[in-house]
Amino acid sequence: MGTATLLTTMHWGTYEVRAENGRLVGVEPWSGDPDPSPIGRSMLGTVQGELRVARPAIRRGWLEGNRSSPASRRVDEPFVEVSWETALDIVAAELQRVRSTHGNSAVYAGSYGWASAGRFHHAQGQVHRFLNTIGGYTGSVLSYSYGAAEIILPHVLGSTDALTGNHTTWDGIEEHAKLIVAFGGLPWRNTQVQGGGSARHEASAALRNAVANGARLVNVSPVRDDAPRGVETEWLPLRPNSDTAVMLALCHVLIREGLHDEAFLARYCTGFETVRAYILGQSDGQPKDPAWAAKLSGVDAATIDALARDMAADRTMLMVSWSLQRADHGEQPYWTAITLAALLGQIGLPGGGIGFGYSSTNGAGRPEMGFRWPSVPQGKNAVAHFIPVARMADLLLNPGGSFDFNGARLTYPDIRLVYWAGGNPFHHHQDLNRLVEAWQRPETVIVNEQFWTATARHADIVLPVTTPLERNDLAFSNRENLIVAMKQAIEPFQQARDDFAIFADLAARLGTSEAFTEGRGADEWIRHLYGQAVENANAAGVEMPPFERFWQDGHADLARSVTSQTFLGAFRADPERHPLATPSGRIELFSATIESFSYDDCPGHAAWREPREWLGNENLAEQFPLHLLSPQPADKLHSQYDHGSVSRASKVAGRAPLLINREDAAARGIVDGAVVKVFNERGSCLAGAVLTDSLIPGVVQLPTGAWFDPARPGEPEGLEKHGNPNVLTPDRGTSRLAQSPTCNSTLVQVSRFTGTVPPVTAFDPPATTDLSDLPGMSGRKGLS
Ligand SMILES: Nc1nc2c(c(=O)[nH]1)N[C@H]1C(S)=C(S)[C@@H](COP(=O)(O)OP(=O)(O)OC[C@H]3O[C@@H](n4cnc5c(=O)[nH]c(N)nc54)[C@H](O)[C@@H]3O)O[C@H]1N2
Ligand SMILES: Nc1nc2c(c(=O)[nH]1)N[C@H]1C(S)=C(S)[C@@H](COP(=O)(O)OP(=O)(O)OC[C@H]3O[C@@H](n4cnc5c(=O)[nH]c(N)nc54)[C@H](O)[C@@H]3O)O[C@H]1N2
Ligand SMILES: [Mo]
Repeated sequence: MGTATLLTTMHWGTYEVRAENGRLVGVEPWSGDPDPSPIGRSMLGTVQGELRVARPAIRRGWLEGNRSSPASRRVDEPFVEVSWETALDIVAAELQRVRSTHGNSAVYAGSYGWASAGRFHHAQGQVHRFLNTIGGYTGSVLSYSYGAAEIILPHVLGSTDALTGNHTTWDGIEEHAKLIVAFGGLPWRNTQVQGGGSARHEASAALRNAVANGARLVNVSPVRDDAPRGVETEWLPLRPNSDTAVMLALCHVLIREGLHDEAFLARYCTGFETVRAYILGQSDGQPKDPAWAAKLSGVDAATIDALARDMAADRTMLMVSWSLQRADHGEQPYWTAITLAALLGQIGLPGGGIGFGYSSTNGAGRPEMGFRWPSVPQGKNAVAHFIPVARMADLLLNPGGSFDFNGARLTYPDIRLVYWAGGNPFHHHQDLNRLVEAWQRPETVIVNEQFWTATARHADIVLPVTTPLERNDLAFSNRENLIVAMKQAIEPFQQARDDFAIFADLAARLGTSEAFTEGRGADEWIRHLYGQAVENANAAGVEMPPFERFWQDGHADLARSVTSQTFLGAFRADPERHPLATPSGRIELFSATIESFSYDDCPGHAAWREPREWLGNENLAEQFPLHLLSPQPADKLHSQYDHGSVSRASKVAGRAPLLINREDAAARGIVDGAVVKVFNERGSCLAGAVLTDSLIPGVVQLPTGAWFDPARPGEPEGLEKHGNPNVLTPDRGTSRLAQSPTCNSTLVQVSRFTGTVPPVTAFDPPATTDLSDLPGMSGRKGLS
């Protein structure tokens, strides 16, 4: 086999991987990356490690027909390994049974999750395409990342530009911004990642350049470390979830002092009069002035006064992180920030205005490619049912129930089968104890996975899939002009197969082979997608090398057709020729559409609505006096490679690190490195204490990503042992408008953990046997 060095792309970077005699032995950042992420090293020791799913596996209890026990799907249940033939026969028969008995809407396959980079072997694309060939599935809309923004922004700005793309590019900010106010900060940590793959990490340099060029950078966050690395940043701490109040007060100062831009508001916006009456307190008797906001946020009134004046005095860029809208009434900080930016009148000017998520990933602020990358076509879903993605446990728990969503009334179908490929709901969903309960409802859960994650362990049927290192693929990533030929570097682990191959075999069993594959194998699909990319690129004036040369070279750097862009620049220049896609064609500071929904939790203009769970809720805070933030982890992407060396190195006492202010720790007798218990009425987990003064007192931070590790029999009941914050977070929608996640509105208590500390077992693979251990099972369910 010898040695091979190849380039591959992961969501967190492009790497040179080296294999020797079939073993992965080296992972080094691609030399063109100015600021590479260390996360890539996690692949060493894991891709060919003991936590890989080696063979198709079926939960023993499911094979025995034991679906009725309330806790039948558990992490400590043994699995029976079967042949691919047997597994695929069973999956096909089960899909067929559920479809013919209950209809395709009984299959839930939102299958949310990041899976891996690579255009062709994109797990969601594959599972959705396959299921569409057999009549469809109940799907999901929106994301956990920015669901509330995906709904509110089109109402107000007519699109999700400046959230998911088409931001004002860094060059304009570097050159023109004099004040950058970042709500939720600009943590370097999150810019390691870009969905679809990163090549050049450029956010740090851009922020450094902006500051070197005279910009003042203000991090508005409960956390001082939400700042870029090595860039001078002022810290404006505030109470979590109070940003809307502070922004409204900034608006109040602008209006009171006549610093707002009347001409901009008149020409480009609608509804200023209504929102003005609200801000001044004319409509509800409460002026949203700095004194009012100070009580809610802890930011003193004079600071708000001064900041508002500074904003009006010079070119000001408002940056709002995605995290702010993953909270109760998460629509409001976004709508209010736009209102504030409209009052400042700099929207559409380079280096001014507003943008969302400038440090939430590496993508924001980088120019678009000017054309669309092709992806695996998903076909048409014949099932009309869908849910906003974060209502997944509600869906499973309330068949036939109905709920409000963005002006509509939706009904939950009756789900009998769940299919997941490329996501980890036992990582991403809120209130995991509730999910464990909801997950018992469907008759069958099928998961395609690389590793024995909690989701795999809570499945009935687990099909082992390849990692990107074990297959050929294409890295085409938005806003990235490096394209990479992701060539197979090592053989598939044990019996792992590509998602595509699995679905092709299922399609063959269900009679839709041709519709699914269109007669192409994986490598032919890759060529086909490349051909489409060439067409799209050429139409935009961008040249791409012919496939053979690209594949031979391993990568290509494309010339950018777009290099600089200002969000709403064209609208500002000519609002009649370039109206927004809102009902008025303008920025809607008041929305008659939203007003017409009559939602008390989301009125017709930006407004302060008290979060259900925050430090301002005195009754709840008496019992649970600490606000828990659960940000993205610095050392991994979500739960991926939590078992890798990079993530493990940051664990404290083997668990996820809980950042706690020194005062709060001292009051509880907690010392640095101690095992602590974090709890509220929904759940409890263990974590490793890290004492800091980078958080304001009353706030703790526990990053996401620790593999869900509920207590095993004999251990303290209900205790999660590894530090997964989602046993604590509430499973409630932001509002009736967007129904999106609210993980950042969580109150907890923290105490020293006394007693015997139970071991972390998340990284012990489950027990597996083979069919010979199941007497009397052969012959049932088509087993052979
Ligand atoms: N408390 C709290 N919770 C949160 C958040 C938060 O801020 N706080 N953030 C939320 C956000 S923004 C997000 S995006 C979600 C992320 O949630 P997820 O995207 O579900 O998390 P990942 O760990 O990336 O899960 C991807 C899974 O896909 C598997 N996988 C990788 N490649 C392949 C493949 O080729 N095929 C198949 N079949 N599987 C593959 C990986 O092994 C992994 O288990 O979490 C959400 N949850
Ligand atoms: N390394 C790494 N990078 C990632 C990811 C990862 O898993 N690992 N995940 C990626 C994904 S899928 C997404 S969606 C993005 C998410 O990007 P973001 O949503 O921007 O990221 P978070 O880390 O959740 O939050 C950023 C900061 O917001 C602060 N914050 C929380 N609540 C409040 C509040 O009420 N007010 C204010 N002012 N600040 C608050 C927290 O202190 C937190 O550190 O990150 C992406 N980048
Ligand atoms: Mo996300």
